[in-house]
Amino acid sequence: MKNNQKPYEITKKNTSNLKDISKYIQIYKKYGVVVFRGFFNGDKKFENFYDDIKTLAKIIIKQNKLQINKTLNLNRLITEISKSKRREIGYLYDLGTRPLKLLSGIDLKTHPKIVNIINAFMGKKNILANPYLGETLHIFPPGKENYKYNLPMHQDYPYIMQSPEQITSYINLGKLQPNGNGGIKVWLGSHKEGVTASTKSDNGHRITKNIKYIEKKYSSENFYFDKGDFAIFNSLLQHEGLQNHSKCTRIVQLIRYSNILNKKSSSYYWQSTEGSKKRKSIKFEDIY
Ligand SMILES: O=C(O)CCC(=O)C(=O)O
Repeated sequence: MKNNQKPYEITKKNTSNLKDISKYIQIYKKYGVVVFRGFFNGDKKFENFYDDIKTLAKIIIKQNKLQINKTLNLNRLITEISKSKRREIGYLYDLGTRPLKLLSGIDLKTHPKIVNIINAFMGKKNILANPYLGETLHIFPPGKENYKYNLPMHQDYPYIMQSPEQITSYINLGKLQPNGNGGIKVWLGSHKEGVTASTKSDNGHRITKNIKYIEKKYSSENFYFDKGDFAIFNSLLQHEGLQNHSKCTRIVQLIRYSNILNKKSSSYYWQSTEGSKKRKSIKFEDIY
């Protein structure tokens, strides 16, 4: 699955050497994506976030008296919990989603290591902002019945708005699994098309209108991720979710950053999309 010769895939050995940032800027401009393998290995802020989610998963186990070995890694813990307590995993998802609520996650969002790269990749003078729908703690369980949650070919910006000059940072938490627990397929360089037309599928997913054109013009790459791997991609890059063919859940935190000095962004006063929440939210009266 790995080929270290690919220019947009930075090996563990080179990841810590961010002196090469100007080289990475060129790669990002050309391909719209850079993957840093092992970027967060040994990183305290990353570990704090990971440990918080693991602690919360253990609370779900305890509160529901589940018979699950708590020494399992995070993907396996979540996989086991999901078998009987899927709704509770939804509450974990909420803590990392619209907006990210864990302080350890917010700490990760403002991590100098990440913000430095975002600043460098944005290029010129910028004011950075996080769009309203920009944060998602994706949890993709195994099983064919869950393939419907994989997003078809799309760009992120039309979902989220705020600025077409936007970067998605993709922080992988779970361990890579033997049969591939999913990931993303990207069309390299396709961000250069700018904003493209899309339609909506029956389940509300956006889908690029001219898929055939993108497939013909750009070559694609499938990325699978291990714990601590980090990907950065342009919000205009055409991409889709890869199915999870393993027996284990995939878990990844997405955080987006916009440059709101962008002219288009200013023309509509930097507004983000604000989606509605389907799940009924808790009320004081429900508990007391
Ligand atoms: O399956 C994934 O990790 C990709 C998710 C995605 O494309 C998105 O959230 O925009």
